[in-house]
Amino acid sequence: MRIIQTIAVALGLLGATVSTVQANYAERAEVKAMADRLAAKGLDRDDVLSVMSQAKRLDSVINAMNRPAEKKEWKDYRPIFLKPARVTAARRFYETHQETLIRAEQELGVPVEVILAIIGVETYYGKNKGSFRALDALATLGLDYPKRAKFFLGELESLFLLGKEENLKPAELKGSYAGAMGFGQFIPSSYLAYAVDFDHDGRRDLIDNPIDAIGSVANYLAEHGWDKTYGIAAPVGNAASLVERMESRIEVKETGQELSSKGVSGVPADWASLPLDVLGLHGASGDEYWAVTKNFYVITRYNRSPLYAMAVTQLSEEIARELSL
Ligand SMILES: [Ca+2]
Repeated sequence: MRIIQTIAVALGLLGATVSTVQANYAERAEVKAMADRLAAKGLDRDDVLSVMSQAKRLDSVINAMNRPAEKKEWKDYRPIFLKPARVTAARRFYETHQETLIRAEQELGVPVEVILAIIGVETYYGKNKGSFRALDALATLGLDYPKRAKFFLGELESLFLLGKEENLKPAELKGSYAGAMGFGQFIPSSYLAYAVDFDHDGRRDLIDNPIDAIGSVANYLAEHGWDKTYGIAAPVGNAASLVERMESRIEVKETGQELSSKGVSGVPADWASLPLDVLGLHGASGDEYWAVTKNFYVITRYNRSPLYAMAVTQLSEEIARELSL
């Protein structure tokens, strides 16, 4: 093994090994301070440090953070998510979980097709829940990614709190490169705050239990202000002058009536008194303009990108057509 390694070093073949550095995170002052805070909340300080000593720094996580898909234009982003195969997968998931999805809509006021679109975009209905250890991903970003260190160190702390609250082992949880876990890709703080035990078995399991995951996605949107009395987005005309930057939600906060009086066409009549924003996109057939409601904003609480929110919106519409909802 030693010889092979030496040859590999000489040939520069150790990329994979080098990118997974044993980082001694337990020695870092930020981690000791975190362990103190967790100890004050009832966790065992030595256990926390022991788990942190197993955390690895992953360069692949940092590289992934530096090239998010949301930097794309809409015409290139849309085809990633709006595929017939994803709508077919939505149908299969619906057929298995119809009762739960309908109960979530009835109890939490979020349409079945929107819940389905989120889970479809996030993980292809549980197929791609992520293969990074959440511990490694969050430690890497919280301790070796200065741009977002504060946020991700907070998520790392939440991961330990989640372990205590839901009796999960932080070192065993898998997720995305940003530490998002389960069918709906909840980061630890969202898991703690918004997950619900939707099958009432005494546990909130978003990783292996699709029933809890469905209820929790709906609850997340409901808690952020979803309003079932109106839709999400409508295509409008003559709105270019309102949009300074494409691929960006412009907060005009004007009512539908005010937009119409400025000459914007196509604003739905029943949105006359709703505060709306405007979104400009580089579409496959040219520039597109959309009036968007607060529900669009609520989807961006899940992921800040307006392209993400529009992909969820349009996928939900295709799913609703497919399922005749
Ligand atoms: Ca449960």
